[in-house]
Amino acid sequence: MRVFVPQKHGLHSPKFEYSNSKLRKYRESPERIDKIVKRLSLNHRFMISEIEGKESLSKNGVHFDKMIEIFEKIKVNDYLIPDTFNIKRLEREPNECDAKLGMYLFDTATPFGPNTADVLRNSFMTVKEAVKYIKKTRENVYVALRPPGHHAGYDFFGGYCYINNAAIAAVRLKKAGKVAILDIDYHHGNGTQDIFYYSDVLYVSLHADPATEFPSYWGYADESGEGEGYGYNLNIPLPKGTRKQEYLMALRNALEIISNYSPAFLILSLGLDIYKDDPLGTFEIDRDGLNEIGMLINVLGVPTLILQEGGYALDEIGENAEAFIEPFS
Ligand code: Q9C
Ligand code: ZN
Repeated sequence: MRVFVPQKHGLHSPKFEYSNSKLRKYRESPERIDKIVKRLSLNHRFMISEIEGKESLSKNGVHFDKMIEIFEKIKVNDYLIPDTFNIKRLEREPNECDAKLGMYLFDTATPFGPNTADVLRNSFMTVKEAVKYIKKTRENVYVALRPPGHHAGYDFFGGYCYINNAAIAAVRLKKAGKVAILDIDYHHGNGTQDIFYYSDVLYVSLHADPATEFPSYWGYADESGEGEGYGYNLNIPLPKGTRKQEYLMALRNALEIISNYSPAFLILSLGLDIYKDDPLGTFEIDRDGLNEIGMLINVLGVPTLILQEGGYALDEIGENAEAFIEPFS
């Protein structure tokens, strides 16, 4: 199985984040992907391609151009976290860099650094290469990338995410056939939901109940899509501490919906933060469970583009990624 990796991801490495009112080490770190790649490179079933190229974000095809323009133009000499957030979505753009970021940012965990834009351009190129590959071969592919994307919406970013990799892939794959997105990150993919809320790209998400977990304001079961998109958004919130058996039951329901939709391609937002020892998660899913989840999804028999989202159990992330994606190889 082919694995694509953006070569420059390590240049985006914020030092700190606020979590439960405390300043702590940034969790969405370069080691996450380095560890995954190191582990996969020891397994002959995986063929790793590092992608060096960059592509201007203006070609992303899903986000509000004013937000993208800020990413493209901003010049900062350290990681910037704004202190003011444009919660009423007013349109006048301020002059200060941190206030510009605050126009579209919804949390404090998503700083913008000197190399962040370059990393995003490299990431965008990597997603495009993976899309090209799956379109041509109809083979499963895994993209070991960061920063993640599923919390980035049409005109907002946050949750460690800046641009929505899954949505960028979906709009491109759509030209070659019906696309479904399955999101199994521990957190609801509010960004992906937002981008496709009015369109018939099927979005199905299993995640921790937003009443108790990030992103807090999105991810309830009654969010079903609107207009053309009505019935094409399915949220399956699960209680804190959900165990493997209950998780697998919910997953089987999700897979039946996806199967009835008969997509030509499946995009899988893979969050390894569903793992039992993840510092941000509470689900009780062990490594065998991750392997079983991978097997069940693979049984759909739909060419699948797997995109890395969350997953913060650094000591185990390599083995966990391997256990999950092996059934697809
Ligand atoms: N007190 C992903 O897994 N901070 N993003 C949560 C909770 C942000 C998670 C703080 C968590 C973002 C891709
Ligand atoms: Zn997550």
